[in-house]
Amino acid sequence: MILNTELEYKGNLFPSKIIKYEKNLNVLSFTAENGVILEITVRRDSVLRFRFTTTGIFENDFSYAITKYASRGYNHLEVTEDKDHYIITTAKLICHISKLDLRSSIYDAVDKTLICEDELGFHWEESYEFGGDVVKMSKTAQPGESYYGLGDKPVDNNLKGKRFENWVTDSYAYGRDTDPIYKTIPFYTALHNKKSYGIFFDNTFRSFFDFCSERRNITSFWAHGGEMNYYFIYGPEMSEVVANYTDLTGKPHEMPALWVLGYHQCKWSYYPESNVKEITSKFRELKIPCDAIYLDIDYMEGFRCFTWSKEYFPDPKRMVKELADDGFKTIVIIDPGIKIDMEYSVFKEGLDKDYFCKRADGPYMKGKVWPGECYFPDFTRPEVREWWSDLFKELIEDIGVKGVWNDMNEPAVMDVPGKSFPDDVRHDYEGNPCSHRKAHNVYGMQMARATYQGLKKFSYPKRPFVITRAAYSGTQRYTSSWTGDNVASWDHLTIANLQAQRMCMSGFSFIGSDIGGFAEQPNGELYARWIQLGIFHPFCRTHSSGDHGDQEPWAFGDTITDVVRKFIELRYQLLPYLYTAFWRYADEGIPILKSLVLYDQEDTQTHYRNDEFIFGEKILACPVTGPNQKGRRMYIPRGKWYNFWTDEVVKGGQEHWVDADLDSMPIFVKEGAIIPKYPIQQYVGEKAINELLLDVYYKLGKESSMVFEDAGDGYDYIKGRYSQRDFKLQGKKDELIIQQHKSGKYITTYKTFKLKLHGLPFKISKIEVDNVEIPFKVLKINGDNTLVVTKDFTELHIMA
Ligand code: MIG
Repeated sequence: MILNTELEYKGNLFPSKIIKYEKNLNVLSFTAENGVILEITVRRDSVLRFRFTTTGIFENDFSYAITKYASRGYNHLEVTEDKDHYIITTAKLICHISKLDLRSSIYDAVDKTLICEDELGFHWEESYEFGGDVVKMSKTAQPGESYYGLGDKPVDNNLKGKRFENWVTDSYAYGRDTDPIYKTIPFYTALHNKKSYGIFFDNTFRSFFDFCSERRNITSFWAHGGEMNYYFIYGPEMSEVVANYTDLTGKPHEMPALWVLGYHQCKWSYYPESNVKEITSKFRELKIPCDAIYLDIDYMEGFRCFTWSKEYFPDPKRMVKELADDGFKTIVIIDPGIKIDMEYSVFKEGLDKDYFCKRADGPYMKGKVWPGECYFPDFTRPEVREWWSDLFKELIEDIGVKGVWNDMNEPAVMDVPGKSFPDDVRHDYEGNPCSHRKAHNVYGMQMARATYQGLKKFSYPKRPFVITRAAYSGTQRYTSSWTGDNVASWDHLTIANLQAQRMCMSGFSFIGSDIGGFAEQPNGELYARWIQLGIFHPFCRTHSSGDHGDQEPWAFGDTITDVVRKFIELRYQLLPYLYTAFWRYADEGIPILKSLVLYDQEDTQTHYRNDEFIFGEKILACPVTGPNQKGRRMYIPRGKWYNFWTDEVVKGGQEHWVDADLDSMPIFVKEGAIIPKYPIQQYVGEKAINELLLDVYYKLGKESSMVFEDAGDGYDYIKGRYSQRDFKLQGKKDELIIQQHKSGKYITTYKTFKLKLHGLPFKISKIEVDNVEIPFKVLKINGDNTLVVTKDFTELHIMA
């Protein structure tokens, strides 16, 4: 927290004693003698907002991060006082505010244990250079406390002992510990004494977090401007903390179309048209499933957004249609920089309408990017976003492009220090004019939002698909994202794993890495191992910078092609399982990937685990992250797990050696799970789904599973046209019972389930479906314990 060592002590200012307290429904305000006001808003029993001003007046209350759909309301709120404190009690929390200095201590309302307490608490330093304050907060770390989250930081899961900076940055070939990189998600979860809480510091200025790095027992965060404005979010389950943060900053506004969860192929760049077709045909020829093909910047005319190179793509509409006929969705890149060119209509229009960012004294913000000198739309202005969204009409509605990829939106500027706009650039910020110091971290988010609005408008009645590189908290409402320009190295495979887990823990589950690495070239082994990890990431795309060798699934010889095909096929088989996990994310804010600590926080062994993660609810995966390995040691969480490949049951709560030669990887299924699978398709929709395969993993005891399906695109599911199946499995020594409860109005195309029973400890002698015994012949039961039953059953008894 030392900004300037000389000023460390003489610079810091603190609130003084409380002289006034007011309560206005759920907003409590405490005024200190020296003009500091602390305003606490009780948003939910477990969510308190803390907001401080040092001037006696609050700025206009506006946040890009907080969604208007966030839940509000509490069961209980009471404010009392004792000699030294005001005491705020909700159904979940008790918060003490010191009358002396506004410091807070927060306790669990049920068992009264201390959750989080201020050390110095709120303090600040006046900023001579820019005016306003550098706002600071410090809290005492509790014994054994660990920290997680913060978005895309390329570091081990547990953040303890480290310091971070948040300033959205184009970080070509970043490495382990590079900081900051592309995203700013100033939210962390903390865990101690089996209880978890989170802090979301909703301040868009350059901010910092220190987790017991500067001082061993202190956790602090501060920003170079704006307000001390943070949300305290209580669990005690870490998954609840993350779900509550996601509720606050928003869940995706709609499900992705099912094809979006397929495999995507990208490179900088596939051109001309014949090259694109060569690639797509090769996928079909080699029977490697793929749903999307990307056009990087070279598809444009001189890198002018919303244009097409006549030479390389003479008839984009025809090409896009032909690709679509073969099951390929075309995705194109769009950058924020608009080429300064009076002959270019987008530039002319932006100029005429005064939509470009300007410097403090009036000149336009001019910066060099791919097209040469450019101006940049001010996406923090609603009219500009509206204009931008309309620019997509032709691309989407007429040409038939199915997704847009926003790059360089940090915003990145070439050949200048800081690689971005200077601080003095002005922004509208939704009618709260400010400098780039405040708008920088949300610029990319607002560009992605404007793009999303366009795609949503012109893709209707289909769902939009957007990808962004830069993001601030809340960006997950509009778009997916990738982890930027990584490198083809084994360490980067590990980093991709960490970043995807961390993003999921930070409310942003729709994430993936450039499979194989963007910079430099992977060998076949690394590529195969990366595909194995990548099929478990919500966004699954191979991408490379293209200035080295090829990076398609077949670029490394037949052995590797076969491994890659096998895993992409597995991705397609697991689509209904992934779609269900996505539904739980979009509906309830539950992360699609769960780091082991989030999965089982009570097991202290999980607090420092990095490689293993839970995909959805029931599958445990762990990539092999080094060369020449025939397997690896990994930690299996508590409970019993089936080896996915062998059905061998292992006991968790300890490390195991797991065999995994190059054509395999460690995957386990939780006992009692029911995993839905589709047949292998070359692209989503290639085949009608005539039967849903359910892999049933026997357990002595109970377990529940869910399968969510809908039309796979469109908005009918929002009106109730979805199919949700809740399964309850109960295994006994001589019987397996599966109950099904179906909700939603969508009628799936298939009529039957094919059940595959794993680990059944007895030989089946009788089967009853809804209390009626069914002959084996009808069930098509055979030696491998598969049987076919109607999808409409409510209770199935499989008996010895
Ligand atoms: O300065 O559009 O991260 O995915 O292929 C490089 C070219 C610009 C950076 C992106 C990368 C993309 C590349 N872009």
